[in-house]
Amino acid sequence: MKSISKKSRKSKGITIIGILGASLVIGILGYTTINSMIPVNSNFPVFSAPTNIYLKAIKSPDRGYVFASQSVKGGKGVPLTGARSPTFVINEGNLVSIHLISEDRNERDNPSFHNINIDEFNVHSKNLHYFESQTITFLADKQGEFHYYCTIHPEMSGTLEVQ
Ligand SMILES: [Cu+2]
Repeated sequence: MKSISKKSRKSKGITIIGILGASLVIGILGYTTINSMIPVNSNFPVFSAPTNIYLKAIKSPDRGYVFASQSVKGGKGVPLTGARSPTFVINEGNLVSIHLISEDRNERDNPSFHNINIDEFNVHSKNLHYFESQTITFLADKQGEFHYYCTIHPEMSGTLEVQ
């Protein structure tokens, strides 16, 4: 008898821990979701589907360090030759998510990092090591031509056109 009641108490305890754990996970997920909907240049979440820009930082044999478009379909790589920081055209008022991954393999004695910045929209990524990635979401709330660039390699620079 005693052992049965002990068992049931134990399982109740486990259930409570399970419920607490699940609500904690849901809470964190919810917080992260809301947080990721707050553009870096706004204090409020924006509930709309972002326009995605996929970029990778690579070392091109003939052009040195560049940003290149990530191929999103099929995983076929963009050819390195001739690859250069592309121009993106987006509409004013759009929510934009920039996904940057560093695909620049570091030499052992010369580790390299890349970042992406668009000053006018408060976009500043951290320095990304080989195969690290970061997504930054901002609101394209003004028209014009803006430069995106890497602070470590001034030659890594492209244009974002908001129309
Ligand atoms: Cu760089």
